[in-house]
Amino acid sequence: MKHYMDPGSGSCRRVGATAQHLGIKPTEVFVDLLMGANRSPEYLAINPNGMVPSLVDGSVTLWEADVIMIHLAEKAGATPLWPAGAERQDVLRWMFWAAEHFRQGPPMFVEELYLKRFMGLAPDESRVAEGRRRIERFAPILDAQLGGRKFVAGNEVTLADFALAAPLSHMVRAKLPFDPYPNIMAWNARLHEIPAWRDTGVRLRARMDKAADAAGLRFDD
Ligand SMILES: N[C@@H](CCC(=O)N[C@@H](CS)C(=O)NCC(=O)O)C(=O)O
Repeated sequence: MKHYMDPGSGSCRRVGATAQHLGIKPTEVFVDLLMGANRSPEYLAINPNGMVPSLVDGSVTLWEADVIMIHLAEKAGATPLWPAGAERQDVLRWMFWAAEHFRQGPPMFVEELYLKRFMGLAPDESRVAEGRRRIERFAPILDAQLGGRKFVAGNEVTLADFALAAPLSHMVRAKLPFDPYPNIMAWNARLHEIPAWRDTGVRLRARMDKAADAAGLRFDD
């Protein structure tokens, strides 16, 4: 099984964390996003979107992190990460909501205020404003859901938590405006107690630190 990935990507993080949590060890193939390796003809033949992650498992080629996470969970057999029945519907509800709504705002901050620094470009403030508008619309819904719950679908971590937390991976450097949402902040911190989430976060940070060093960039954190 091959996981095409860049460890600096939040979307790859949710696949990597799912695999690690389930004890599955795909062979990782590094697709260097900062060098444009995702645009090579070889990679576009695997994922025509030119995005990571992708997974090749025998004759099955998958792209879209959520479906890769589900593929891994189903391979592992029964797991609280991917519960059955009505609980699964709840997990899916939050995964769809993450894709349709919650994950739209944070990448605008990540691209404009963080990744553009690697390219020496100024942020487009209109995109930052749009990202803020989307976060302010949808974060209160997640914050309310997390009040009194350890994880988004109950007391066990599920794929929905990884799907929702991934876009917060560059929280500090991208200046993501989540301070007004205490339940989200506490849940995000709690997720770091899960080894697979913590380890993939450490890797993400190390990958970005190395890229920052190479680009001569300094960050305050
Ligand atoms: N909907 C995709 C999104 C994946 C995605 O946004 N990947 C980013 C990295 S986090 C990427 O490959 N960006 C490169 C590009 O857009 O050119 C998924 O869930 O897998």
